[in-house]
Amino acid sequence: MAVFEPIDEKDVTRAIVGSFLKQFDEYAESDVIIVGGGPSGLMAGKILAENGIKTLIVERNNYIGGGFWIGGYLMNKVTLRAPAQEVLDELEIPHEEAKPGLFVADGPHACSKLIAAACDAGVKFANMTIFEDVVLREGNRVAGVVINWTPIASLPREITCVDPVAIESKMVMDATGHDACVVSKLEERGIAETVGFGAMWVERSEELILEHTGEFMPGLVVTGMSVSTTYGLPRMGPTFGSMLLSGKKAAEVVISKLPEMSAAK
Ligand code: 48F
Repeated sequence: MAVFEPIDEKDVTRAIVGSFLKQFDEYAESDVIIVGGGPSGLMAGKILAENGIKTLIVERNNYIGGGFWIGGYLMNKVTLRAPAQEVLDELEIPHEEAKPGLFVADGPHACSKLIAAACDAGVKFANMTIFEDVVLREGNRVAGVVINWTPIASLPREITCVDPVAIESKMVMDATGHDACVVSKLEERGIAETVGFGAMWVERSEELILEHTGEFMPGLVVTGMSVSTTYGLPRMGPTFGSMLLSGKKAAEVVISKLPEMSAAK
């Protein structure tokens, strides 16, 4: 029978606190903060971290993966249209061809492999952390995010009133899905406008999302379904190819813009 090391409760607590604070301290100044840990944010984070870019994903839930665990209608199969199955091959996610050009994979398998790939690449996560606001500099350059613990943000103010904290980065990515939380916050401030995502049209939506993925304002890149909400593009339901490819494109845009953004004061 295994005999465990004699470790007591305070050691366990100190291990957690020490490791958490070290990471929080380090990532209070990140290269890139991605808001939202769904398929587009994870894909972008994976590529950025692979390129040696210090990347933090801020996620309001205790789990990462967003809508990628489940396909449509509570059925845990996800679909991808060619050529996006290349990403499934890359990540070694088993899949079947349902009809020529349409691929099906198990949501839990696809999602967990993508999360693992992002972790392996070096992405760090602040989960149970909700995006509240942006940090803005001259010329409306987005230079970080204001965050709070998710439970605090969801309690009534008469029970708790806790100020958020801010973390800085050279660039921010809105990967919050249909809500486009970062762009919507800028809209609330009269700096930007969102159109709201359009009705379903699978044939058109995926190319349009890819086309519009990119820099929305200085320091802010939009990816995934937040692109659709920002620009009024059709939704596409439980097909995920453009989420993964949009994440890839968003990462490429960030890589090309980072030197300019790093020089900005
Ligand atoms: O919704 P989500 O999976 O976004 P995505 O990467 O992919 C969209 C598809 O899942 C699907 C679709 C097309 O296939 O229609 O919906 O664009 O993941 C968004 C993540 O952002 C988190 C949210 O919990 C989810 O995990 N999120 C949203 N708002 C906030 C946030 C916020 N204010 N702060 C932190 N995280």
